[in-house]
Amino acid sequence: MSGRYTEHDIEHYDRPRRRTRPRTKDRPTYDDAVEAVVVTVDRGRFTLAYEGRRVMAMKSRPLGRKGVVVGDRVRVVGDMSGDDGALARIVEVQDRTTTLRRTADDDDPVERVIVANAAQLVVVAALADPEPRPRLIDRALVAAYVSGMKPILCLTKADLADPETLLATYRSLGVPYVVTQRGGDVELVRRVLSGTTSVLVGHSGVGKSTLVNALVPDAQREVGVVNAVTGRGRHTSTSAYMLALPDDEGWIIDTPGIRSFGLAHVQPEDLIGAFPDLDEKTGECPRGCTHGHGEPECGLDLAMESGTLDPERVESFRRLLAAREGGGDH
Ligand SMILES: Nc1nc2c(ncn2[C@@H]2O[C@H](COP(=O)(O)OP(=O)(O)O)[C@@H](O)[C@H]2O)c(=O)[nH]1
Ligand SMILES: [Mg+2]
Ligand SMILES: [Zn+2]
Repeated sequence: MSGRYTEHDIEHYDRPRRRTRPRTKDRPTYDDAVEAVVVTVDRGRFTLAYEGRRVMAMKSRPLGRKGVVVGDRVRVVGDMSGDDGALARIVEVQDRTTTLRRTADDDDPVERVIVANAAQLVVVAALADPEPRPRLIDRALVAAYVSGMKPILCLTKADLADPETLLATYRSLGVPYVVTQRGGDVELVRRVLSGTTSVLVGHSGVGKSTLVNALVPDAQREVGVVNAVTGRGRHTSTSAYMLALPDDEGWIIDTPGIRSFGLAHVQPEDLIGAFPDLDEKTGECPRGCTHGHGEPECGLDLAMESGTLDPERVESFRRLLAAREGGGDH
């Protein structure tokens, strides 16, 4: 037997074999479930990482319409052999520590979670070819701050343009950064990613897959060509994909060119919470103060006037706050 999946297997696993607890009438306990991580999703089929191998799985019926995304930690029953044709079943999704969402679009009114449980959000931007888009970077940073991911700025293609202007924009926010270039050493990037799970985001063509290939020798992520006329990358990857870094150093998630971050649910207090030094100046703000430009008697303005806050830092925070609104990531 190749361990091929059949209807019979489903029936079988719906009823736990050992019953150590009294039988619950309508909910199996899945005592024999194991834990795995979702590495990619393709048309309703999930690839899981389990004990160093790849296992295909589908959602079990009790999960219903609940989404399962890359990075999700799941409990699984069934054939975990990873053999050709083997298919396991996801019976539970663990609570997520962080989520990355993309915006609703015209034919889909719901903001979708696209990656779960990443601890770091690496915002990848090319210094040229394609030109950096500060507004997209700002929105990615907001997504990181409000979800509790640590943001990291990764500026690629330093062989084509100088990073200083762009770095100056983000210095007062204190965003950690790395700069890479063609043929350069990725050791610094490796160090920044070490020991945790990071998701790479950025417009297509900025060099995300190139970076993944440099970090994970057998990754074989497809690398695209930037169109000479439009300066845009061809969309080479269609789904997020999680890979283990060598030597158990953590995980990296490559994503297709994300153009829009779901920020509709973001409130001002969600964002300022990520900046404790600013937050502590807002205790006396009028009720409902967003701490944005032009708010009367905002504590941030008072603190700047009395010289206890750096105006550039406040300005950068307010730029992020304004970036929440109006979409317009392109
Ligand atoms: N000049 C230069 N080109 C790069 C660099 N990194 C990537 N590229 C090129 O940029 C194009 C898009 O790269 P890719 O990794 O597919 O970008 P992705 O869409 O973000 O995954 C490819 O032609 C790469 O060879 C770099 O540091 N310098
Ligand atoms: Mg790519
Ligand atoms: Zn305020």
